[in-house]
Amino acid sequence: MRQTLLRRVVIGTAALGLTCVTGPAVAGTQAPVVPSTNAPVKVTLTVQGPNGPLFHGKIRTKGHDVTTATGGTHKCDGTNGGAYPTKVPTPTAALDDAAQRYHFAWDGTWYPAFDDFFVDTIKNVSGGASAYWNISVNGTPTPVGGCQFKLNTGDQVAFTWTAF
Ligand code: B12
Repeated sequence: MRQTLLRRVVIGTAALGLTCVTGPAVAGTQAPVVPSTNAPVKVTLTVQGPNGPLFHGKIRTKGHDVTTATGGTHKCDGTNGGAYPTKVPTPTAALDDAAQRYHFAWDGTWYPAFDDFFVDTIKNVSGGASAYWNISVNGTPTPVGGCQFKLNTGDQVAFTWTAF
């Protein structure tokens, strides 16, 4: 009797697809939702300038506050614009970590409307009037600014000087 009751509870729970994992619901899937964390990740960062690579290397990074000469100090940890509920590693934070570790400069303008930086110059190379620094992860341009996109270990992050 006790075993029958236990079996009913287990079957009922499985049939309803209930799990103990908390996090945002994902439509149409029963896969457990892995909560985002700001644990450091190791990514490959490439800065491709108009005349060739300006930086290429692995960098350990996590979401953090960033300071630029033009934009000032702001968060750059994926919570920008409410993209993620908790801090995560991001492309612009990775650029900033590489810049600090390897002693090169970058600058960005802060846009309150996007709660993000627009990356203007890297290693003193500017997009100017006819080009910009495109941000891509694993070969795909990010659909949002560089402080609103979550990086995972092994990602290929690229800032590419791109003519209009
Ligand atoms: C034109 C445009 C650009 C141009 C801007 C320069 C130019 N010569 O006009 C270029 C091609 C450089 C550009 C680049 C990018 N853009 Co853009 N862009 C636009 C667009 C189509 C219109 C902006 C505009 O002219 N507004 C009118 C003027 C009067 O207002 P403004 O505030 O002065 O506009 C400025 C800002 O929008 C700024 N800007 C443009 N893009 C971005 C992106 C970010 C993250 C920030 C902080 C600022 C910014 O440049 C504009 C001109 O100075 C918008 C879509 C839209 N409908 O708003 C997307 C848009 C703003 N861009 C977007 C994105 C994602 C990018 C990139 C991050 C793409 C990438 N993966 O590389 C990059 C920025 C990378 C970096 N260096 O930091 C997203 C931002 C979404 C978000 N929540 O972050 C938008 C909303 C498009 C979308 N996906 O829906 N962009």
